[in-house]
Amino acid sequence: MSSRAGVLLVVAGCRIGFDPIAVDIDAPSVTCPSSYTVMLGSSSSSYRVSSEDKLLTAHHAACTSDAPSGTHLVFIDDVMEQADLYAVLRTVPRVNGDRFYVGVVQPPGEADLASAWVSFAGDPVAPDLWRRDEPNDLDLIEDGGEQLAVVDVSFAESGQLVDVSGNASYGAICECDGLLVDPAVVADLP
Ligand SMILES: [Ca+2]
Ligand SMILES: [Ca+2]
Repeated sequence: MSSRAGVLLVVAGCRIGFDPIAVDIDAPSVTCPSSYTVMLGSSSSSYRVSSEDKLLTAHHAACTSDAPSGTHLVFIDDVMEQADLYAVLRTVPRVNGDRFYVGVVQPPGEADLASAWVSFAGDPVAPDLWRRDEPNDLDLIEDGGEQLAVVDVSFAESGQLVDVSGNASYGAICECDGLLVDPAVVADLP
């Protein structure tokens, strides 16, 4: 009985030795500003929600200047992160409406409503993040009228994305994850 206890102790010792190494490799440390207080179960990022209604370009500048690198308007990776964000956004104060800008853009000159949408890092936007019948460029004709996107929490069923023109001031969600904005993607924001 005492020898079995000894084996278990050795095994336990090995596990304690390996775990910190695995954490260092898989999750490079990112120091986030103290204002990034929102954490989600589906993501290792931290977030800052702004209820202050501003144009997207003003939110973009504020988010990216929060830290030397790795803060930006949120890149929503999947429906789980989107659902968790939606739950948070439903609880925060809102001044002018129910919309929050995210870091998503459709480049100018696209022929189709849903084509070429990317995050500000240049990654494709998952099609299932859009609300039903969106993106619609307002009138279902792709003519460059709506090239930016918001999460609209007025829809009870989801927080799915809606494409918008960028002419109106809304809140926004900033994300801290150590990822950088692609300057080419944001060079020509509407
Ligand atoms: Ca469009
Ligand atoms: Ca739209």
